[in-house]
Amino acid sequence: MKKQRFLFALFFLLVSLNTLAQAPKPVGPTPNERQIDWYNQEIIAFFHFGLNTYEEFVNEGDGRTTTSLFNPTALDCKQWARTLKAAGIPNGILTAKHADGFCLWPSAYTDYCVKNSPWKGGKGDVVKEFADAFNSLGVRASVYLGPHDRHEHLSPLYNTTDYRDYYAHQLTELLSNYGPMWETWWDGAGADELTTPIYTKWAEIVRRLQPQCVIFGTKNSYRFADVRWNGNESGIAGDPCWSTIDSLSIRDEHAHIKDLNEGQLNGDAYIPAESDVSIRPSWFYHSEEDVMVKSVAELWDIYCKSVGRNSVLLLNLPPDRRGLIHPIDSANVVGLRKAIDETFHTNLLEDAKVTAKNPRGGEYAAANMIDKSPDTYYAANDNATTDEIVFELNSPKTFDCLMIQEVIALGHRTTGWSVDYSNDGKKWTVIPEANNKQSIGHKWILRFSPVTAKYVRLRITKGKACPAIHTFGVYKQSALVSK
Ligand code: IPT
Repeated sequence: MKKQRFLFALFFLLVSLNTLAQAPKPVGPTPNERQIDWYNQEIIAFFHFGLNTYEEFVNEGDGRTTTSLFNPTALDCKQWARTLKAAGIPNGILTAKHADGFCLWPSAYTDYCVKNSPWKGGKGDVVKEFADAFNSLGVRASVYLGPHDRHEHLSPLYNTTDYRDYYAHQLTELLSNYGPMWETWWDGAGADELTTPIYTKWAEIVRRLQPQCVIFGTKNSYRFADVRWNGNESGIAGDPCWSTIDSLSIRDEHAHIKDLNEGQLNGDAYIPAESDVSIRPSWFYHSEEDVMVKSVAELWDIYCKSVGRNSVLLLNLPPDRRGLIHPIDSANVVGLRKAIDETFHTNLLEDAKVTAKNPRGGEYAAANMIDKSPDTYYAANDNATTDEIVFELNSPKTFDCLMIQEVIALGHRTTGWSVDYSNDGKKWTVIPEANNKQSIGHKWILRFSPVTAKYVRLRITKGKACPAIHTFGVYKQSALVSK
């Protein structure tokens, strides 16, 4: 009788220890709240719009072009916002001032702006129309205020101290008068003379006026950067792509393009990669490129190599001379959304029986990887940096794509993984494209020739700490993009 009571007590103790399993401890640098929120947006739109739109073959004006060229005939920022909503893009960044220095809002600090354009008799304000339209339709507004300014440079009196203050005033205007701004962009192009002390002053303004605003930083502004450049303008992140990087690599971008692209596993700073690319060859709209808009299949490839490589895609949709997103651009970006939604609608593992080799127990069950919940995840026990998770299906399924997500708040944990399939649960074949992968992070997507299998196995082969996997799934790519 005594023994029985003891066994009961032991049983309840073990059960409660199990359900009370502690969450894994974070490892290495971890994201701040802004960065987690930024990752969850996945795709952000870029709007390059300004004087360059009205010049032939110009994408970086020299600052001498007359302001009288700027005259959109049908500007409708609600049309931009509706396009983003249809494409499932939650945020857009407007070039309020690009390298030519022309300002899309009536700045009190320069004449080189919409005030001196024929548009709306000089009474217009593109930033206001943009921010109001986006806020009213529930899309986030963000702003690019180019650090490099060719128009200001034309003055014989130009010096960086005065320019620092000029830019600070403009940044204050943009971040004070137009409601919430979610990202600001410090383009490194042409900006080498702008030193870290200058950015220190500007960063203080961003953090004070809009604490939720993500800073895209480069070169001398890396110290304030929430996100980094990915090292190219093709929208292609590295493989691997770590969110961490040695912060010095960002300062010296020329010598470290590969590091920007791939990140560095043991980097000292958490500064994930943003992948910028234009839907057209140029950043600004030029009608001759109407026949060169990236197709849905090309955009899908970019999505899989940016969002699907632990990055965020910053996709440029340049408004045309009317001030509208061109119908081809919007059709293709909406097509991309359809391809994404169709592909990831059904995780073919969703009814699988899941078993893990090194479970943590408690609420960290292996089945959490297929439960679609944003709040649950699988974790192994603290002694395990490797694992094997087997998904057993009721019947064989055919798939040509997989997606995996780590719990980013806990840092980069897994550093080696492979995926195999089997039809008897004994003899396994590795998927060649999923062999010896390294980073996971927010999301990793792989595509391969169709495989039909009853069993799928995720092998975690290497790690800094026990795996914490949020989602694992296999999918059939949408007919819109599969060959
Ligand atoms: C490049 C800058 O050097 C880099 O800092 C970043 O701002 C990037 O642009 C954004 O695309 S310059 C470009 C001509 C490669």
